[in-house]
Amino acid sequence: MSEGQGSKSLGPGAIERPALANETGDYWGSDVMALMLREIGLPYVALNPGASYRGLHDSLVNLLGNTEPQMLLCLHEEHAVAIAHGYAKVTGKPMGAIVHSNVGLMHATMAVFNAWCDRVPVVLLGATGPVAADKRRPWIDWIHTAADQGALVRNYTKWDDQPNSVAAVPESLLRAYKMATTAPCGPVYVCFDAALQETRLGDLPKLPAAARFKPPAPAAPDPAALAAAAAMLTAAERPVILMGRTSRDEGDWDRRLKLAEMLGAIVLTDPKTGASFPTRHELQGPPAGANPSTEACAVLRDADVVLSLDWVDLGGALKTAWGGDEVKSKVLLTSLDHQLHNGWSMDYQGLPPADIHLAVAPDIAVAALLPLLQPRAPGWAGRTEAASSESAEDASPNVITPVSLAAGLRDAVGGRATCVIRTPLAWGGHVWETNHPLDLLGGDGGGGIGAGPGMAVGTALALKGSGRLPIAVLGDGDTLMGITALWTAVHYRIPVLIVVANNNSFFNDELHQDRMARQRSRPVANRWIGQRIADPEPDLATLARGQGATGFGPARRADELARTLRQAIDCVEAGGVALVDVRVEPGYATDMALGSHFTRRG
Ligand SMILES: Cc1ncc(C[n+]2csc(CCOP(=O)(O)OP(=O)(O)O)c2C)c(N)n1
Ligand SMILES: [Mg+2]
Repeated sequence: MSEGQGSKSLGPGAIERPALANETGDYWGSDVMALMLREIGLPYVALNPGASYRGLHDSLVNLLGNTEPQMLLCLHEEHAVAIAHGYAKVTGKPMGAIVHSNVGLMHATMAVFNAWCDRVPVVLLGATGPVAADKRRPWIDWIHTAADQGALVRNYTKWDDQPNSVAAVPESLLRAYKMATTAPCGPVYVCFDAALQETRLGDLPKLPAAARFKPPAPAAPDPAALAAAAAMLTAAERPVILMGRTSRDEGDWDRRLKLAEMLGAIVLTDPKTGASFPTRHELQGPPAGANPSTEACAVLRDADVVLSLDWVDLGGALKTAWGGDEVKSKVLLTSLDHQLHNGWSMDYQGLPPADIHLAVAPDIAVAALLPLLQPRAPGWAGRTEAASSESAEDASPNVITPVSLAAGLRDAVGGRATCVIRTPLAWGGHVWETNHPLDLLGGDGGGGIGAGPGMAVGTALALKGSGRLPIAVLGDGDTLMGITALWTAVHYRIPVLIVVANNNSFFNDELHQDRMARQRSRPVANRWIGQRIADPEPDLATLARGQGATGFGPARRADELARTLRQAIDCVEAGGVALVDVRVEPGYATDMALGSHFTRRG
């Protein structure tokens, strides 16, 4: 990456340095595991401890000195994986997460599912046993031993393993890393038998070098299919590009821009998958949203050629646009995603028609197509209005809406480079302007609420020292489920700004109850019951302070918001962790869940 993310040390005060024992010449099974974690290049392991991996824990501290990888202690396993998820979203590279036996893995599962759906690499490690029953301590070792622990996450990891000997460990970890980082990327899980970790080895076996087990070079498109794709695009009169799961690389960003400009194509972007195209570019089409908006559907219907760069749920988007009729546009699909699909999860989404499918990563396809295309007249793209900001709605200084929160945040950050993670459900397509692939990182992939704080910390970890200000804009429900992830950021001096769009509600679901009541002619006024987080209202700033972070707010008016955000940014720029509680009017700019426009409580 271009901005120096992913440094392997967190700097002074942030590493817990052990006193190292003298070299004894006496090695243990877990020493091989720890040395291989260093060899494959994991910079950090986020963890919550447990006896099942006390051997490995000892090796990481007392053999490796708690560096490369450095431990990041987390207060919940879900945070450990969410941190790794956020880190990978920025760097494209995995870090490790270690979770204790079956119970720790159970806590981690939602975050693993999120990482899986978001197609990010995570090397998840765990432990069980002793597998040999005769070695188990009474009671606790029995409840924390599972015959097939990997089964807990097998349906949403690319691979899992439980090496059955110390000699099998290096190969297992080399394969894990290779699989996690081969596109399409995803989490992998390796489980270490507690007894193997605690086996005395004496001498250290010779360990393999990771350099010979790297992931393969990315596949190139089939030449005939590529030529046909170029011909299809050249002949297109009304092309549309759907920017889906693209990379965070600046070169890829520039090539996508060039492609759109050469084709004069209208570009639709998806806030779920992060910044992929400049929001204010004249080719940017209307906001697409999670469920394609009416305007986006109209553009899709008009298109003669649709180029999908791994758009999440292309099948669903086309189906919505064509209202179930046969899709008349030609469809050019670039995606490797089919390689991950299994029968357990439907995260593969609707099956899209594809006249040509280039089975490569989307940015590889763009790079391969560019030399085969000629620049063309602007064509039909001039027809669409340039992307309009959604911040034009009523701006009362006495009330903060999710959209005016975005405007206030934009004013407060001024010209700073920022990186926004997650964003509240209330933000529609173009609420946050993007001009760089790191401006906006998108969502959690799996729709698992509670991931926000952990992902924010992982993102901030990856950005530490880059000069980019990490900002997470989270719902209050999301924040409350994951709030103790902040402790890890404070403890390891990871600066991050958390802005909570606090509507005192699991508001997305109030809208669902609203819809149900209307459909059934029942009292809509009851939609808040079982949804509103009030009486008492959790004090978010105090919850942040309780973990050593700086808590601000609640800010209820535009002037309070401006002042509070300025103070919070100063705090983060001085190395702090800041949370700002912003009371927002319940309402959505673009109702992503239900597909309608701005909805207010009332
Ligand atoms: C783990 C999990 N539990 C429940 C849900 C269902 N759900 C989707 S959005 C949402 C509300 C989230 O509340 P908040 O973060 O405050 O955002 P708001 O909708 O209020 O803007 C809930 C409960 C979910 N997606 N994931
Ligand atoms: Mg809420």
